[in-house]
Amino acid sequence: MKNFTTETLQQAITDKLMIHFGKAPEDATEAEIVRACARVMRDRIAIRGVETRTKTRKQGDKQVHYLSLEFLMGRSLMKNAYNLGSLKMLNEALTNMGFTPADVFEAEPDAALGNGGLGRLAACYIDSMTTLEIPATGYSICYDLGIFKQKIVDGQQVELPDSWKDVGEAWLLPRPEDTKWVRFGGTVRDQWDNGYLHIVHEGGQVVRAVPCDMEIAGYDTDHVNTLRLWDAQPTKQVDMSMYSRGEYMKATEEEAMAEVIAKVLYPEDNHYEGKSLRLKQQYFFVSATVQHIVQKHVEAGRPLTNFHEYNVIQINDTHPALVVPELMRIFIDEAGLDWEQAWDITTQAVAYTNHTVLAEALERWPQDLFQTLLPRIWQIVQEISNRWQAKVDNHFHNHSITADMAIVWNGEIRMANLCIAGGMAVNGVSGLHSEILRKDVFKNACNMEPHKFKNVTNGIDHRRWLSEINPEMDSLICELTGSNRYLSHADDMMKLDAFADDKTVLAKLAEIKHANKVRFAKHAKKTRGVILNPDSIFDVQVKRLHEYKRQLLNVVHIISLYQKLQDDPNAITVPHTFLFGAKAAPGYQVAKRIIHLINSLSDEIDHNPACKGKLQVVFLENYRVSLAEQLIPASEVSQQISTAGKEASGTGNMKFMMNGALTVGTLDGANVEMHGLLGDENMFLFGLHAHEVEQLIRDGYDPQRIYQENATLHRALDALRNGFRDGVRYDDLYQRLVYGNHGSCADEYLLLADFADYAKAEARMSATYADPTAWNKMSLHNIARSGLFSADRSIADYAETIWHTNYRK
Ligand code: F55
Repeated sequence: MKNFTTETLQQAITDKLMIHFGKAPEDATEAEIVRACARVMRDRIAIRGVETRTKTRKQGDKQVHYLSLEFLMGRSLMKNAYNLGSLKMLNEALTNMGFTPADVFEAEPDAALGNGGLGRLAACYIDSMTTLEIPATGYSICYDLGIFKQKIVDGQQVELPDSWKDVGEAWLLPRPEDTKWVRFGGTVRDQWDNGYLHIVHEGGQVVRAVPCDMEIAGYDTDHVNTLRLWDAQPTKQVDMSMYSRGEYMKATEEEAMAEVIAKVLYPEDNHYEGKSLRLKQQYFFVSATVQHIVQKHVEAGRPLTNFHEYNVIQINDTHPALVVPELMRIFIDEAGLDWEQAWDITTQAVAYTNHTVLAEALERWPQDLFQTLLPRIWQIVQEISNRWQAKVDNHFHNHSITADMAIVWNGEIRMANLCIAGGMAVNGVSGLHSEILRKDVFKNACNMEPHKFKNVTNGIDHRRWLSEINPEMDSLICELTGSNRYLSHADDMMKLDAFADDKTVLAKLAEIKHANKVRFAKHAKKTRGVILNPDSIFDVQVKRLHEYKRQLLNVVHIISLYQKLQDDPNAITVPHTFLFGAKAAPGYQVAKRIIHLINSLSDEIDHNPACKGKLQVVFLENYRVSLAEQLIPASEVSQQISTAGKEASGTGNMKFMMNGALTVGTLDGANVEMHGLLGDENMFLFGLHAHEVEQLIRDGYDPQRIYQENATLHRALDALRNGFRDGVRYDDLYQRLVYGNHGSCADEYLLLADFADYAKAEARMSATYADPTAWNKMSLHNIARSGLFSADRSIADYAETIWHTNYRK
C-alpha cells in the first residue's frame, strides 16, 4: 500500500475532523486533532492487518500469543507515523493546518496500562515481533484507568485517576463479534450422558469479555499485529423487576461486579497482594484469550493434537499462569481429550518468563479464595499438583524438595511452580538473573528438567528509545555508519567505535547532548516551573520507587555532598543536578517516605545560597513513558544502583546507555552484560557482587558497625534523621537503616555496606566529567555497544530458543 503524502494525509485528517467532530481544523482543539490523526493512522494500519492475517492463515504459520496483565504503551501517534514512514508528512500536514506538531504530540495521553519495566517490556516486544514479521498477538485488559497520575503536594505523593481513554480510545477497534463469556463461582458436578462423563459448571456469575483491539504497525514492513485488550461487561441487563420491588442495589450488583474487573490496573510493582479482584482480572483475561486461541485453531480445520505446533503462549511473569489449567479445562471439558493428551499439548505450548526473585513478589493464591472463585480450575490445579508431586517424589525421594517444588502447599497455590510444571520453558531476563533462577530460586526444578531453563536478556525498542526521541543523534549515527540500516540491524551501531579518537565526532556528540539538555530544561520550566542549569551534570535516577533499587543510597550520598559543600564552598567544582522520578505503590509507606525525603532535601538545597550554581536536587512529578522520552536524551549519568542480585534486568539502564549517558552502577541484572561490553573503563562500577551479598547476609551483616566507622556516612545519616528546613524528621528511615524497625532487619538492602564504594564511584564520575574528551569518548563507546540491547535481538532469541518460529533477519 502506498505511503501517505503530506497532501493525502492532511486531507484524511481534515475529513476525519469533520466527520467525527463536525469541525474544521481551525476550530479543533489539540485533543481533537490527536483523535482525528489517530483514526487516520488506525484505518491505514487496520487495512494492513487484514492483509497480514490473510497471509498468515494461507501460509499456516505458527503464531505467538503474548499474554501480559500490563502493556505500558505510552503514546502512539508519533510512533505509528514513524513506523509507517509518515512522520515527516505528519509534521508538515499539522504545520499546514496551523498546529505546532510538538504541541499536538504532547496532547496525546500515555496509554499507561502498566507499572514499569515488565509492562514496558511487553510494549517494546510487540513492536519488535511486528517488525520481525512474526505473527503475534498481545493480550491484556482494557483498563479504564492506567497507572495513577502522581501529584506532589507538600512534598508528598498524591494519586489521581488516569483516564486515558477519552483520547486514547481513538486507537481502539471494538470487536464485539469476538465476545467470549467467563464464569466465576457457581458449582461443578459430574453428569453421565450416553455413557460419557461430562463436567457441568453452572451458577455463579458470567462476565462478557469484549475485545478492543489496538493494531500495531511494525517498522519498514507491511506486517501488522494486534494487541487485544479485553473489556469486561455484564451479561445480564439490570433486572428491572428487582428494581420495581425496591431492590435497587441487588438489581445492579452483577452489572457492577462485571464492570469493576476492567476498571483499574493494580499499581503494585514487584509486590504480590492476594486480592480477589486481581484473581478475577487474571482469570477473566486468560479465559477469554485461551477460548479465542483454541477456537481459531479449530476453525482453521486443525486437530487439537497439533495445537502446540501452531501456537506458542508466552506468559509475562506468573500473572497469566491460569493459562495452564484453562487450556486443560478446554481440552478436557469442551473438546473431550483425555488428561494425558491434554497435558502433552499444554506443556508443549506454554512458556514462562520470570521477572523477579524477590520473595514478596512471587504469587501464592490462598486456596479458599481460589476454590470459591474458580471451582473447576481448582479441581484441575489439584490434579496437576498431585501428578507433579508424584513425579518430583519419584525423582528425588526427598521431602524437603517435594515441599519446595509443590504447586499446592499449606493452603496456597504457588503460581511459579505451576508455570514450571505446565510449560516447556522458563526464562530469566538477564544472564545473571537466569543463573540465579537455575542455581538458587528454582534449583530443584532445574535439576530435574534442566532443558527447560533458558535466558533471554531483555531489550528495548531502539527505534522509539533512540531514533524517535533523539533525532539529532539518529542523524549522526546514520551519517557515521553510512546509512539508516541500524534501525533494523542495531549492531550496525558498533561502527561508531571507530570514531573514538575523532575530535569532530566527539564535539558533535557533546553538542547534541547539550542541545537536548537545553530542550529538557525548557520543557521542565514550561511544564513544572523548575529552573535547571544545562551546564551542570544531569545525574538521573528514574524508576519505580523500591527499597531494593536504593534511591535512598543516592539520597544519603547527596546529603554527604551537601555537607561537604557547607564545610568548603569550593568542594564542588563541577555543578551537579540530581534528578529523580518515581512512583511509589500507594500502600508502600516506606517508598512514600523516601519521596517525601527527596522533596525535603530538594527544598533545603534550593534555599541554601552556598549551593547556588553548584548543587541541585529535583524531583520530577509523574514520571512516565512520555517524560522518559524527554529526559533520557538529555541525561548524562544513569543511576543503576540496586543491591546486586535483586534487579532481574533493568531496561532503563539500556535506554540511557543508548543515548550516551554513562552508568554508575552495581553488577546487577543487565548491568553485568553492559560491563561485559564496556569494561571497567567505560562505566563507573561499585559495590558488592551478587555472591558477596549472599555471603555477607549469611555471615551476619552489621550496619551499626559501618555507621560507627564511617564518619561521612554517620554525619549524613544523622542529618537525614533530623530532617531539613521544612521540619519533617526522618527518624523512621534512619532506624530502618541502622537498627531495623517494624520487624524488618536493619538495612535489608545493604545500603551502608555499599556507601563508601558508591561515593568513590561518584567521585570518579565527577572527575571524568571535568575531562570532556575522556567523557565523550566513553559516551560514544556506550552508544556504539548498545546494539545488543535492541528488543529485536531479544525477540530473535525468543524465536530461536523458545518459540521456534521464523522471523525476518
Ligand atoms: C507488577 C505486578 C506484580 Cl504483581 C509484580 C511485578 C510487577 C512488575 O511491574 N514487575 C516488574 O516491572 N519487573 C521488572 O521487569 C523488568 C522487565 O523484565 C526487569 O527489567 C526489572 O528488573 C524487573 O524489576
